[in-house]
Amino acid sequence: MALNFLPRFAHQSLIAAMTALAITACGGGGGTGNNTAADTTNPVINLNGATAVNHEQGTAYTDTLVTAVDNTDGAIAVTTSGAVGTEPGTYTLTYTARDAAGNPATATRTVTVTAPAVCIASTDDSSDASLTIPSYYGYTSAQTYSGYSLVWSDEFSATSLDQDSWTFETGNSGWGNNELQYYRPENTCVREGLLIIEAKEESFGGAAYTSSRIKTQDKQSFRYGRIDIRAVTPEGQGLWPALWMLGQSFSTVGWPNSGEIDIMEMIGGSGRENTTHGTVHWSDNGSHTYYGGELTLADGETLASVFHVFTIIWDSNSITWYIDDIQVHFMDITPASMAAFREEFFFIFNVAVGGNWPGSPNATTVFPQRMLVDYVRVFQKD
Ligand SMILES: [Ca+2]
Ligand SMILES: [Ca+2]
Repeated sequence: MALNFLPRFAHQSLIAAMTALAITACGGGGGTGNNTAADTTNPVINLNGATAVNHEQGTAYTDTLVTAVDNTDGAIAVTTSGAVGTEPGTYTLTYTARDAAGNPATATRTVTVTAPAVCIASTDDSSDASLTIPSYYGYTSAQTYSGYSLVWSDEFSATSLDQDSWTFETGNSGWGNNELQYYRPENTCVREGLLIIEAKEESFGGAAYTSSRIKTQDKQSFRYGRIDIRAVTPEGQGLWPALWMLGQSFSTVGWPNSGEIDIMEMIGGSGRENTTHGTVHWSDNGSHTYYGGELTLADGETLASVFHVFTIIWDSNSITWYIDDIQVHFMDITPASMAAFREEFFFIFNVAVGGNWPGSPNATTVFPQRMLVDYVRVFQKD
């Protein structure tokens, strides 16, 4: 059977070859039959966009429609090879087109995927443009607890701070601690599921540094419960991040009568980034009194190296502090002088620069610095 096909196949090829010869002869001899001339011209690829583009990580890349046109064949198909990955890097897309006569064309486009920049302030700080959100890992707390219900949380999954819950505090008053920063809204952003408070070395309003301080006063306040806050702190001499609370009575009775619960404070520099401090401040018959405890992490781990979960469990009798569910501190709040701790409290999150406790930044301090908060969750007993 196979033998029978060979002559027929050869015959068809011969006819095709003769036809091609005839067309060539006609075009070459007449000199006027352009559409029968040999096509020796390459197609032209049109990228319909730049040869190099930047794309922010986190969304799918959609390429511009690339087209090709040929002098003889008109619009012809374009084949694309290569792909744009999801990780930061430079990727090359290669486009090829070939006309009916076999003339090729090739073009390329490079797509550079960059991690999202964070907290680009309105003022000039060009270093911000290159900042990227690091891949932090670490401890994650339970979503639920037996006998408790979630009554409020902020997972920071929006694209800006939820001002139904939070208010910016602004200014450079020193905040009672001779702090050096000017607090501004511009130093806060919410992205990638994180609240980001950025401390910068930046002259503004008479201060040498800027940062942010936010509070839930008159918007979200709580009495008792389990509070979990997952965060990474900044680091370096003079940085003073804090996740804390004041009594809702603060605006009427002032501090320390209102009471203060410091869920986490860290002071940077001199290797102190491995220690979390939990403290309460109150007025004991008119005298400012405080009582705190601390826990220092082992094995070179710091509050700035990975996420940790800072917790208080608070009821009418006591407050207990934890880091990653390890107890840091315990406070009996039953004495009559501690009645402030049996009232509603609101949250304050801030990154101070300098001040009485940490001391000022020095030449070793790297700016900008950031505190990242993944979530704050308030659970109360059923
Ligand atoms: Ca052509
Ligand atoms: Ca989050």
